This record gives sequence, structure tokens and C-alpha cells, in this order.
Amino acid sequence: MAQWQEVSEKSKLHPKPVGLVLQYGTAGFRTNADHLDHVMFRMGLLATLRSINTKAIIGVMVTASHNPEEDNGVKLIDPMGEMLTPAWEVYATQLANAEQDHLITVLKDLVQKESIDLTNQEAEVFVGRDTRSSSARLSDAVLDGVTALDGRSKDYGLVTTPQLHYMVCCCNTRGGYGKASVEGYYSKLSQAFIQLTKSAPNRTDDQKCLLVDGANGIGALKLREMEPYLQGALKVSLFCDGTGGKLNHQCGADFVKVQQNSPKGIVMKAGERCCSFDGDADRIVYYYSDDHGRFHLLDGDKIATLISTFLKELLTKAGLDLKIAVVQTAYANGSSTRYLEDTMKVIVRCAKTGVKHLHHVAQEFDIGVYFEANGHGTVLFSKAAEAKIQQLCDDSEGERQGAATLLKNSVDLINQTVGDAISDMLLIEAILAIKGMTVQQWDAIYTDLPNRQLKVKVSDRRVIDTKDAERKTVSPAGLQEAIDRLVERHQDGRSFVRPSGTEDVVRVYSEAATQESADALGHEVSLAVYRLAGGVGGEPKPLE
Ligand code: 16G
Ligand code: MG
Repeated sequence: MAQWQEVSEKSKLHPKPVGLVLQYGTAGFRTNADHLDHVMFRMGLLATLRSINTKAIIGVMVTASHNPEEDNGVKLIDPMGEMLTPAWEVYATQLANAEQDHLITVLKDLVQKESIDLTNQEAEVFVGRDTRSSSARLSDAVLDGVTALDGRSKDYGLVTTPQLHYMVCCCNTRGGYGKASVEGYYSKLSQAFIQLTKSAPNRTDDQKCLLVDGANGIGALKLREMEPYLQGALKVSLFCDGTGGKLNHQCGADFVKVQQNSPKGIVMKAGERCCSFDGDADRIVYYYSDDHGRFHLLDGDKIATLISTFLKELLTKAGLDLKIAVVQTAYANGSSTRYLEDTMKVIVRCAKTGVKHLHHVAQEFDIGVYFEANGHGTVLFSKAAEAKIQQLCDDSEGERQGAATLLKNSVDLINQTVGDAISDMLLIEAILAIKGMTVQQWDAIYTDLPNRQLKVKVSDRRVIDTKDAERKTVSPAGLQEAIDRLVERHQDGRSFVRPSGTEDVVRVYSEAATQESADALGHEVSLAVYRLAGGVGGEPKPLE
């Protein structure tokens, strides 16, 4: 077939470094930008085949999220705006790693396995990119891949990852989810936000102020673009807006979460509400500094608690019997889980790390609030739940209708396709305004247990196998028993280990009643990993 010949020729313009092997990680490929040209071309091919296969538009986002500016990566988006289905992650890895003379065989295999009919089939791929200097040329490589298979493409240029997810969903629902343009996105979210905050008439100008760290990335750009649509309902002071500093460098959600400190260079007044986006604006964390200058982080767990509490109260007021659940990972602070289960009486589920896993579990409920502690999350509403909310808006009156309208506006404000820093930020701001809550009051809902995250280098992290949503290890032999014994010695102790999906390390998490105890437990468990799972380099040292 002539087409394969053409694909093969075009692929030579995007040569694969011989021997280079990359893995489709938790959320796509990610490595130094210099090694990704061939991967991008091939993901263009893959997205085109996926589009034919699903008879829908597929998205390709060029970004390495919270990673350094020098890196890049790619995330693929399935028809309803969700992440690429795991079965196709395998094809993605095979394609990315095929040597030039084997590429066509791999493609043909895929076509055969998925029974893809290449004749008279339309394909369309949406492409977007973040602000990295390498992103423009890499997204061109994606577009080349699409063209090589005669697919159509639409280049959205600079957009946040969640914006591209939104576009894909809008188009595949023929506008049902909204208008597939950045203006459509800004209008939909702004209108919902303005409607929601009308329920907080006593909101002062001070309460409208928010400091936003844009991680020197795409989120800053897009938030600035959106500001006019908000019509003054939120007064954003944007810093790390990309005009001076480097992407994700000493700023951004990941920096703040990991360092448990504010971005470098920002001046926060005591009690002032601040938030940080990550490099592609699909994560957010909040924080403030208290009267003694102490830093307080409000992470994904605190966000999930605030949102689920708000939604649950509205359901009660509206008299709607919908099943609401919060989905977390093993990293969720033990205090948050306890608060949600014991005080809020909501169902809590634990999923494996990685947004796709949480998303999947959240889909089992009428309303599924999912957040990773690192600040990636959103809320999913079942079709039936949305219909019931709409019906109540139309048919009821008084307090019930008021609550139903707030629910309806919340649905419109939330980007259900994926975690979205801008959408999450607006929802949080609206909730705080409606509840008349300060950031301190929000923080005081529960107190985090002190915790620690460490890394251990081992010769092969795959020797660690986990179960129970990564909360227990099944191999190597003896490791779980060792962890159990160590945990027992610490009050409120909890610890687990898992191989990272994005770095060549084993991650160790520990929490306990005091920071000293959490640190000691983390160190002891690191040593157990080092000894039982083939540690390399020097033994882990106790924390200073
Ligand atoms: C990816 C995931 C993130 C997860 C992280 C874990 C998405 C969009 N991103 O960044 O959710 O927390 O990986 O990294 O799914 P780790 O496996 O190295 O700990
Ligand atoms: Mg991200």
C-alpha cells in the first residue's frame, strides 16, 4: 500500500535515536525535549488511528507538566476528554520504541489487532501545547504524523492541558459540553462563577482578592486572557506569570507541595489567600501564611473536603438523594480520610496513583469527587445526576430550587474531563464566598497528620509489586511485614512504598502523630526498602 511507503519516508524526517527506549508513564511520555521528535511524530500517527477507531476526535497535548523547562512530553486525550485508554498505552509504547525499519510492521499490527479500516475513514486530531521553548517544534512533529496518515488536524496552539481536554469533549458531544474554543471555555466558566458568587452578596472587595502563582507557564497566560470575562468577580494578582522567571523553577504547585513552602520571591501578607498552578495548569494547591509567618498548605485533600462538603450540603437542601463519594490515593493524609468518613459521613474510596485511576473509580458514583493530594482533581456527575439537578431547577421553588441552582452552576463551572487548575480555583473561590469562609477557617476543618515523602534508589524498581491500591506490597518477600512492624512503633503511624511511574525510584510515604516520628518512620521504611529491594548507592541517611 502506497500510504505505508509514504509514512515510512516521512518518519525518516523524524529519526528515532537508535536504541532509545521510552515508556508511556503514568500520564504519557516524558523526557528531555531533545529526545522526543520521533515520539511526537508517532503519537500523531497513533492519534489518527485512534480517531478512525473511535470515529471521534482525539487530542494530543505537548507538555511535560510540572517538570523542568528542558523536558517535554505528550498526553493523549480520548473522545470524552478522558485520558487515553490503557490498552492503547501499550501501542503507544510499541510505536515510540520501534526502530525505523520496524515501524510499519508495528503500525500494521495495530491496524489489524484493532480491526481499523483505513479506507474512506475520516480522522481528526486536536493538538495543543504548553509554553516550553521546545513545544512549538514538537507539536509540528505531531501534526506531521497526522498528515502522514491523511488525518485532519486542528492546532489550538498555546492552551492548558484541561482546555484541550475540554475542546475534545465539546466537539465530540457536538457542542453538548460547550463551545470548542478558548472563548467558549472562558464564557462557560465565567458565567457559572458569576452566577454562583451572586449567592454571596456580602462578599467584600478584600474577599475577592487572590494571589495566583502561574508557575511561569501556560496557566498564567490563560488566566490573564480570561480575566475580562470574570467582570471583576475575582481580583487576581498574578505572579510567576512567565514574564521573568523560568517555568516551574522555584514556583508552581509541585514546588510548593514538595517544599511545603511558598514560591520564591512572593510576598504574602498574613492570612492572604494564595494558590499555585503547575506547568500545564491541571493541578492547584492553596496556601497562606499565618500571623507568626508560618506557612500553611491546603492540598488536594483539603480541596476535596471543601468541595464534597459543599456539594453534600446542597444535596441535603435540595432533597436530592444522590450517592456522593470522594476518591483519594494512598497519599491522602490520614486526617482527611478520617474526617470525610467519620464526620462528613461520605463514602471514601482509594485508587492507585495517577489521574486515570481516580477518574475511573469516581465514575461509579452519582457524584464522584476525586483529588490527588498533589492537587490534581475534579468532580464527575453522572448523566442521571445532572438530569435530576436540572429537573429540580425547573420544577421546584424556594430553598430547594436555590440549592438546585447552585448545584447546576457548580456543574457548569467544573471541568469534568480532567483536573483543571483554573476551574478548580474558581469553584473553591465560589464556595469560600458562598460559605463566607476564610482560608484559615477552611484550613481548620481538620489538622493534617505530619508526613514525609522520601525516595530510595534500587537496581530495578519493578521488584516492588503492590496491592490494595498501593497501600500494601506483595513483593519482595518480607517487605510488608517489615513495614508493619515499623509502623506499629509510631503513634498514628502509616507508611507505604510504591515504584514511581515517572522516575526511576521507589517512593516512600510515612505519617505519624509528630513530625519527628513521621521522619523516623520514613527513614526506617527507606532502609527496609534499601535492604530488601536491592538498594543501590549509599544507605538512606536519617533526616537532619
Ligand atoms: C503523574 C500523574 C499524577 C501522579 C504522578 C505520580 C497524571 C495526569 N499525572 O504526574 O497524577 O501523581 O504521575 O508520579 O495522571 P510518580 O509515579 O512518580 O509518583
Ligand atoms: Mg500537570
